[in-house]
Amino acid sequence: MRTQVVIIGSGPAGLLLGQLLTNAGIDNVILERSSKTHVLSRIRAGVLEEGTAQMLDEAGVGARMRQEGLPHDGFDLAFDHRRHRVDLRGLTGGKRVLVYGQTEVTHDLMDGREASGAISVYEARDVQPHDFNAANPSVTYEKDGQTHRIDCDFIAGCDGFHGVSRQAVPNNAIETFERTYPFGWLGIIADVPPVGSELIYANHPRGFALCSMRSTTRSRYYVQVAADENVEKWSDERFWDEIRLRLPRQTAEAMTTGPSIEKSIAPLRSFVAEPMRFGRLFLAGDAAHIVPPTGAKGLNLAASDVRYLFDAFREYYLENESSGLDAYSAKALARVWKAERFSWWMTSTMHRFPDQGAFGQKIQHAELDYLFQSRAALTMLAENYVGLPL
Ligand code: RFL
Ligand code: PHB
Repeated sequence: MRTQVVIIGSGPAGLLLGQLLTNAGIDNVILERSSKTHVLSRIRAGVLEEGTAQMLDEAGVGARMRQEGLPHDGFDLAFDHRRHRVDLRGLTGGKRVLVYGQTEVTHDLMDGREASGAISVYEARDVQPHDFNAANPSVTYEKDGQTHRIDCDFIAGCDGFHGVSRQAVPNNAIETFERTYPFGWLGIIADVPPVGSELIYANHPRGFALCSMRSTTRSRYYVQVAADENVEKWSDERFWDEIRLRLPRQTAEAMTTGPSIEKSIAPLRSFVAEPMRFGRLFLAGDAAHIVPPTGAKGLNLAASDVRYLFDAFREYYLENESSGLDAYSAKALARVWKAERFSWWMTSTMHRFPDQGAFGQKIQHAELDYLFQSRAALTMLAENYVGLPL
C-alpha cells in the first residue's frame, strides 16, 4: 500500500492533521494502537484556545463545539480565602476561551474522518517507522496476525508521550529537557452543576485545587496529591471533603456534590524533545512535548503544531514549496517553549511544593498579590491563557 502521509496516533493531533490533509486532497492513513472505544474513553483536556477552535472549524468539524461549547470570558484565582477574577476578555482586547472536552473534540474529529472515507487502522500493533532519513520512508504494523507495510512520502508522529515515533530516533539525534513535579492531580467527573460559571484555580496551604466543568450539568474537579498517591484511597466523600477545605468558605458551601463517574490521578511533567523533525519524520503534540495541565495548554499546543505542519505539507504538495517543512521544527519549538514557560510558572505559583518552606510560601503569596495589583502582570497571565499568536 502507498499513501502520501502516514500519521501515527489517533489522538487530537493525528486526527486534526488527518482531517486538514484529507480536505486539501492530500492522501493519508492513520495508524492507532488502541481501539476507537479506548481512545474515546480517555478523559483529558477541557479548555480550547480560540485558535484551536478555529482550526476545528477549518477542518469542518466545529459545528457541535460552537453549539455546545461554553465560551468563558474569565476565570478566578483563589488564595487567602478569597476569589480574584482574571478578566480574560478585558485584559486581551476581547479574547476568550471555550470549555469543550477533549473527548468531544476527538468524537467530532472521528466522525469527520469517517464521513470523509479516509482510512484509520485501529488496534494496529507494533507500528514501526522505517527509513525516514532516506527518500522512501515506510511504516509497518501488525493487524489480525499479519504484517502490513505502507510506503509514504512523510511520517507524522502524533502518538503521544509514550509513542514509538520519538523512540525511533537515535539518541544522538535528539535532545530532551525534562522536569517532573513532586505531585499529581487527582481528578473526578460528576454529574452535578459546576460550583461557579467560570473555572476556579485555588492556591491553598493544603495544596492546589481546580474547579472546572464539561457542561452546565457536569463538573470536573481536581486536587493536588502526592506523586505516589493511590487513587483507591480516595472515596468520593474524602474527595469532596478535601476540595471544600481548599476553597474559600462561600465557594465550598455553594458546591454541589454527588457520585463520581470517573476518578484518576495524572502525574505532572514538563518535557520537550528537540528538534521536532528528523528527515521525513515530523513529531507533533505530546509526542514532542508535555506540559503540566495547570495552564490548560497541552491540547492547544498539539493544535498549534498541527497548524504549522499542515501549512507546510500543503505548501509542499500544492505549491511545490518545501521551505515550510524546513522551518517547521524551529517555528513549533518557539511557541512550545513559551507555553512550557507559562505552564511551569502557573504550576509553580499555584501548588504546594514539599521543599518550599515558609520563605517559598511567602514569595508565592507575594506573586499572587502582585498579579492583582498590576494590570501588566495580570495581562501576562491573560494573554498566555487565551493563547499566544500562531
Ligand atoms: P494523545 O492524545 O496522547 O494521542 C496519542 C495517540 O497515539 C496513540 N499511540 C500509538 N498509536 C500507534 N502506535 C503506537 N506505538 C502508539 N503509541 C501511542 C495513543 O493510543 C493515542 O491515541 O496525544 P496528542 O494527540 O498529541 O494530544 C495531546 C493531548 O491529549 C494532551 O496534550 C492534553 O490532553 C493535555 N491536557 C490538557 N490540554 C489542554 O490543552 N487543556 C487542558 O485543559 C488539559 N487538561 C490534559 C488536561 C491532560 C491531562 N492528563 C490526563 C494527562 C488534564 C489532564 C488530567
Ligand atoms: C479540565 O477541565 O480538565 C481542565 C481545565 C483547566 C485546566 C486543566 C484541566 O488548566
